[in-house]
Amino acid sequence: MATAAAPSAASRIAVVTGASSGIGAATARQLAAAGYRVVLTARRKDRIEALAEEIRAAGHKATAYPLDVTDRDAVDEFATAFKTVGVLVNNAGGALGADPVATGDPDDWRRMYETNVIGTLNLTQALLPKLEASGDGTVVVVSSTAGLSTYEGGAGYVAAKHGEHVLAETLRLEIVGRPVRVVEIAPGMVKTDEFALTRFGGDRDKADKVYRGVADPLTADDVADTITWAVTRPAHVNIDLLVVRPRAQASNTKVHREG
Ligand code: 8X3
Repeated sequence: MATAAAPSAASRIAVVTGASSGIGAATARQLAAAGYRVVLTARRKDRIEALAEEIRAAGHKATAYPLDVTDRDAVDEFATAFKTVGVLVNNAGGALGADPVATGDPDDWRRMYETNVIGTLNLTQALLPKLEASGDGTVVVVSSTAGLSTYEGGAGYVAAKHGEHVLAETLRLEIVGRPVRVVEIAPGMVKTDEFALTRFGGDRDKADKVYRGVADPLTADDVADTITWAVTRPAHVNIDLLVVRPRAQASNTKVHREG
């Protein structure tokens, strides 16, 4: 059985985007506990600074760097802080709206493409030389089961997540032979503090309905666990695509609800 590989000296830094909450925050905690020096990025400075402090108080290494992944100049400036990076977790993104194609807001579609796809592109382009310089780099793309098949009312988000999926698949082809793995983690229904609330513009009732009657949606920690597992495999093992759903969800449109 393959055992978890401790990060080598050259690949010890792990950059996590969208680290202010949910899957990103859980991933930062777990990678730090696995021995990485985590660099937390997100727009909300207070949140990532508090989380970095919490991680340091637990005896691990963490720093916070406020960053908007859609701001390419800021991303390029951020990248200059590193000689090498071991792991980049592209987690920043999210959904806006659940309207049918006929009435969806083009601005929501644009913003979702910007944060999910261009944000991932920006960080990946800026840090790829540093990942390669580590001699053993890993790019993680946190996509979604929405990147693999569609559902009614999801087209804007689904289109953006398909974009991230294609970015990961194409990058893996293009850099084969270089010392960088490309891992895609595609979670299904994950109950986090903000995902559904953001999608529905702060409407708590609509957000709660997403999970109503579902016995155990995935948690941010469940997904962070799969990310941490994938990046701690031995360097020659590339987990191309890992789909993770709660047991109660058989597909994007088939969810078992009780009551
Ligand atoms: C989240 C999964 O089903 O809300 O990425 O699109 S879903």
